[in-house]
Amino acid sequence: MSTEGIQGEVRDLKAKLQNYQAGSIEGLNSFKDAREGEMEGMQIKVAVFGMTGVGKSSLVNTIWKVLYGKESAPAIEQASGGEGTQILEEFHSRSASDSELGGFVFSDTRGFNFDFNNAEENELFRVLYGIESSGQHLERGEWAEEMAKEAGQAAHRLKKPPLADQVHVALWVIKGNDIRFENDQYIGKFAFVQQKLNREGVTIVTAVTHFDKLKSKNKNEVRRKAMEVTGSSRGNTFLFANWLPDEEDYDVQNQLEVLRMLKTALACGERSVKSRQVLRKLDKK
Ligand SMILES: Nc1nc2c(ncn2[C@@H]2O[C@H](COP(=O)(O)OP(=O)(O)O)[C@@H](O)[C@H]2O)c(=O)[nH]1
Ligand SMILES: [Mg+2]
Repeated sequence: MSTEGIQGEVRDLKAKLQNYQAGSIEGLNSFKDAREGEMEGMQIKVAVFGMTGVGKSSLVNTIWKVLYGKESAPAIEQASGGEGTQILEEFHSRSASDSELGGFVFSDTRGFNFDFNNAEENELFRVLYGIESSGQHLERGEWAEEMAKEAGQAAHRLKKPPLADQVHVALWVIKGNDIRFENDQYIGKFAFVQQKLNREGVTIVTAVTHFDKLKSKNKNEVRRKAMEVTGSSRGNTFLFANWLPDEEDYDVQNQLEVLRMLKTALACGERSVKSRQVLRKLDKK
């Protein structure tokens, strides 16, 4: 694509996504099984998953900076080697007017260790069902084990909140130059999460960060591997470098990839809402 072509698409996507309203990609009148007024208050919930240090918080900041300007970076990035985000934080998109809610919310989770004991499994479901509220600590101590024991093997049957509060799409972040990723060790561990998310009707969109650290000959190989790990299709897999705090500018190719990823994630979220509305209706019958 020509530079003008890229810039034009970036402009269009930005305009569309800055004041995004839930349902606007699929078309509001296609949500035939929505309850009266349900779509007006709907926000597409995007949960950001991935190991500690892969660039989850940086990714949230990158999206906000691209959409709302480079002074807008809501998430706290960790210094290298740190403990990682301890709290589940939510970031709400903006809307055209103060009287409306923005159309999407990002939940920046603490990194999973992929060491799926009961507590971590339970935590995954609490995040997915929106039971874990913003600002709450994600505990992994005895208390979490206790919670998990109570839920027993039926963690997936924890009482579910309304559809609007559940996670609608997962953004799985992988560090492109991560040695664990390169070593194929990821795959087996990831299968568990993939299966759980699939069962909940949550599509996984894959974000490969640290694109700037990859040798150009490896890029296709990294994409292929990422798709193998997360099960995302090619169209749902994105590679880019995050917009880091010490960088004045952010090149247009990265902007385009990030905006396409956001639009794809929101479209997947909308379809998940729609299909769960259909299921809800069938359940009633
Ligand atoms: N070179 C490079 N560094 C990155 C990229 N994304 C994140 N980082 C750095 O990686 C470290 C961890 O990032 P952070 O967003 O806090 O990871 P999180 O633990 O997954 O939230 C920070 O020092 C970031 O500046 C990227 O795409 N390229
Ligand atoms: Mg973080």
